[in-house]
Amino acid sequence: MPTSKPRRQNDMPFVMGVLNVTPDSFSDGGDFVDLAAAVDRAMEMLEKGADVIDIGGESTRPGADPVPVDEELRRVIPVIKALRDETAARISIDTFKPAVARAAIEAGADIWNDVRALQEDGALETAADLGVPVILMHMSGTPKTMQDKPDYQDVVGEVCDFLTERADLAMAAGVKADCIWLDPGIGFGKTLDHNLALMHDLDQVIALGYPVLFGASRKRFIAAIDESGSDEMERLGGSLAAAMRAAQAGAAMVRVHDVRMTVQALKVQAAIKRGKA
Ligand code: 8Y4
Repeated sequence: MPTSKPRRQNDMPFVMGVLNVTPDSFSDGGDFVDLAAAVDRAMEMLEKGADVIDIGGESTRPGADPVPVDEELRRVIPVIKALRDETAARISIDTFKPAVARAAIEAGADIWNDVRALQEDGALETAADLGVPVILMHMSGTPKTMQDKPDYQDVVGEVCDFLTERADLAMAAGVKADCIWLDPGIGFGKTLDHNLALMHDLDQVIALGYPVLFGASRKRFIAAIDESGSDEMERLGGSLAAAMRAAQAGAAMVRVHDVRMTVQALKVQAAIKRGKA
């Protein structure tokens, strides 16, 4: 069993702010990422109460095309270096490529956020060698194919079994137990009912004994419940409802786009739970 416990149920989870460094997110007017704009956005999220900035250079949206390793490095490494110069706050690198994870950690990142849970060639060895916390996320299929026909007999049981197996393999490869985080991967190869079952039974993921990261911010399941959320920017209410559920269940960290409103909601929820200021 891991030695690091999920945060106490009375505590607030940490907040991870999302920083996509793709040319469509922070365009310099051409095909490159605007470095200063990306760093400003990260600093703004930290001022609003983010504990971690998650930097990703490859879109993991449903149907997205893969990005070559050199292009991913060109996007993320300058941002990590520049942000490292500005803040001591934790930086995570969102990548499934071991070479990108290594370069990012060498450039100053602190955490490896791996949506493929160390399944790429060399990933287990790289994680053990880097010695940093690693987030193992469940995904069925690949970003290109994952929403084609998600199918499970028992989605919560299968996600828990997968995450347990990946954690065991990571430890067998030399990753320390207290460096392992788990994530049910909301929206990654899941139907609306699969996502809802995982949120309903999130306690079962948390009961595995590792700290859990939960990411539902702005995801499509919200629009599937409420069509007024068809635009990504119109999903704040649903995102907050999901983050509150994760906090209530004992998640250790929530991955969000709207840092200020999420921190406010978490603070109010925690105060209500205490029943006093
Ligand atoms: C609008 C905005 C619609 C964003 C969809 C999205 C997770 C993650 C992502 C997660 C962990 C996303 C990299 C998907 N989600 N990493 N990454 N957990 N650990 N989609 O849930 O934000 S990207």
